[in-house]
Amino acid sequence: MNPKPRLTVRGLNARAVDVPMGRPLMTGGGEVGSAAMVLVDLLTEEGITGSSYLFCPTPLVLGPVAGLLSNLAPLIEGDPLAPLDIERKLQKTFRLLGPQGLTAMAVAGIDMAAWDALAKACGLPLARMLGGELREVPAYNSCGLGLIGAERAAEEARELVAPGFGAVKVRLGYPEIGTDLEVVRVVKDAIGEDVALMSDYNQSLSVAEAERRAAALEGEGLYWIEEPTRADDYSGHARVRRGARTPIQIGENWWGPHDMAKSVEAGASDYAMADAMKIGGVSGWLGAAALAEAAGLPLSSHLFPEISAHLLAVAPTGHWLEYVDWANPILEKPLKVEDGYASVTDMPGIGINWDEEAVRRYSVG
Ligand code: SMN
Ligand code: MG
Repeated sequence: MNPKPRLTVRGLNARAVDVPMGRPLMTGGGEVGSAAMVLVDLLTEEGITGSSYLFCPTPLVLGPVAGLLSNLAPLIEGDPLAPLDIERKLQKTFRLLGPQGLTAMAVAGIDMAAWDALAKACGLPLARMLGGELREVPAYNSCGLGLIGAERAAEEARELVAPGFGAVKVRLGYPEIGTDLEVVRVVKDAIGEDVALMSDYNQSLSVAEAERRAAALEGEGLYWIEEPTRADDYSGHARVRRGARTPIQIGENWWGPHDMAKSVEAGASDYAMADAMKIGGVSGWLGAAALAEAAGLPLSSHLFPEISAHLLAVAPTGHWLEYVDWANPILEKPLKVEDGYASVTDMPGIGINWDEEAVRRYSVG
């Protein structure tokens, strides 16, 4: 036996890019007009580089997130590349400030890059290094169907299922409840009975209005209703859930497994969906996956399809992968999705390598 050498952190690069999106997404919680991302490269003394990206729903925070990451670099330089230890150290650094927001994003970026480097050092795809197998993960197409009105929604729904997806997600939260119903009906009609239709309110309703709309949508065959009311209102979601026949889905705004534990305790949702960044990277996801199993909650992913494919492959209650193609323009090998299934890459690590020319083209700051 010749154990692999331990890796040591040498440094960290953070670069901001703002990538145009094929279909800018209007949601009930605001517009995502471009894919603003901070690319993280964690360098090791041994020459292996771990990579990850952070998604910023607004480009306004690109500079601060990249700056924060650079400020954190000296704290971990010279440390052994042990993702759980690095995560604990950085959590401690921010104890007095608080564990949410930009600080959590930066810590998660380092965490994901550290796991990527570790998996590369082992010569294994992340899913295999975490003890799982390479498998195909069911994915729904989330690359569109913002608040674009009934007419355009029907057309776009057809485009989204065309590559073979078995599920798509529509954004709701129009001023009138009647428009929500009309959009759901035309989209259902366009995709047919065999394609599942998820829906997302992006926190736009009061609890009372959410109860009203969930009741109105009852017979429409929606697969889930996501974030009908404010994301951190767990008791409000529990109230909506009690009166709804359609499963309630929340979780993309849980900042770490601690938030998830409170949500589970409140009985806020039927399903869970973790965002690889907000939940705390790979380390946070493992905690979330364990909580989901204990609570019997099917666990889906939010954005970050490349790393989420690995993470869902090892989640005991793995459910749906949210597919978005927003990082594709800067990746050498975008995630492969065929007939509605994402294949976990057999490349070592997460499988993300930057297309450096594209990174230069979209670089900001
Ligand atoms: C969403 C959230 C943040 C950015 C883009 C899209 C949306 C989703 O809530 O679940 O896809
Ligand atoms: Mg959502």
